[in-house]
Amino acid sequence: MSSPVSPDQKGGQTPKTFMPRIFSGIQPSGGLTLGNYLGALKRFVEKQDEGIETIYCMVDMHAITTWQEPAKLRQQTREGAAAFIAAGIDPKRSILFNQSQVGAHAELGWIFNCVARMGWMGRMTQWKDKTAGKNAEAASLGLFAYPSLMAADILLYHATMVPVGEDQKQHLELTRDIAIKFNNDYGVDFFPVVEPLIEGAATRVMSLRDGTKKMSKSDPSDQSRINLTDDADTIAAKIRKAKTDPAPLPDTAEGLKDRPEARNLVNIYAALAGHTVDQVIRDFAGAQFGTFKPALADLAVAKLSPITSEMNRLMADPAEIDRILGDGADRADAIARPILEQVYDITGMIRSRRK
Ligand code: AQP
Repeated sequence: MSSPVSPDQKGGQTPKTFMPRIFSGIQPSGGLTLGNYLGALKRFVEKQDEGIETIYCMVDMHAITTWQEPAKLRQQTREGAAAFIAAGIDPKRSILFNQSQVGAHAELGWIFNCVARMGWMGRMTQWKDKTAGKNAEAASLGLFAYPSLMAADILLYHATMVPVGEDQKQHLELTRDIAIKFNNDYGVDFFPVVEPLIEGAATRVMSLRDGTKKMSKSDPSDQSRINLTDDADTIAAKIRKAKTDPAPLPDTAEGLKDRPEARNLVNIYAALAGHTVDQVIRDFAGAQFGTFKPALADLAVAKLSPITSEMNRLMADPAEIDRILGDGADRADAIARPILEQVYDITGMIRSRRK
């Protein structure tokens, strides 16, 4: 079968090149954390400001792979959107929407469920982590298929780059595998092979209670994370109580190697300050945590407080947030629908209702 020509493809020759386009998303499965901010949001804003076409999504359909109380899900989706805007996403320059408003995500997700293999999903560490110590038989089918819907989110826009934290690397490799298998199965050169953008000093922010565990919005302990809605006193108290070891900070970054909690706090400082870890170590070599933690708390409050107050301001007008999400969904749909229609053609589905 010959390759369909996508309006998003330049040239029309093989191998095709795709226009640079960024897609990424965040689950409204809780309030956003410092990990989401440093690993994702802050970098989403940098990419927008580089002038690349950027599409960002509150992935509410991913969120319901684990139980979400409906009123809370609505609140968290709006709060997430407010966090994007407060952090610097301009909904005129970027497309900002919630996933369930663009039905093409679910439609392509189903097709990818038929492309991806059970074995691929079973090997995903996030699936293993989220079912560890629990009865995996009782987990939702959606949680198992999560990476296939994530591949659809990205490939639906022929996105070429996906800024994410380190924890999403394996899911992006699977997105590449799905794109390659689809292209091979149908003899087309239709989906791009996407590039993960995992950059910066805090691609994996760890729990404040356990430096070996990722900071996560669904961690049962609120003390493990800094929420973007925390006020200054709460941020300072959480940092003061963060687990550390008794030694002072080392003279070199190498000295942080076997000290996960110390390394985490230094990485957070570096990412918030926009410095390298080496710079931070130079500034605080030999310092006790009694000195370092207040400096980190001051920095965190200085960087996060303006975002929190802007989020609060935006949250006072939920109808305006819904309007922004609706507008973003219309613009997202206008890109996604023609691509999905080509997928239906490629897979042999009759589309006689099409106008
Ligand atoms: N701790 C983290 N450090 C760096 N980046 C992180 N991200 C999440 N946690 C960290 C990045 O944030 C983006 C959105 O993630 P998500 O909300 O879609 O899902 P997640 O990775 O599963 O995040 P959580 O907080 O752990 O959510 P729950 O608890 O609901 O599973 C991604 O780019 C992610 O890499």
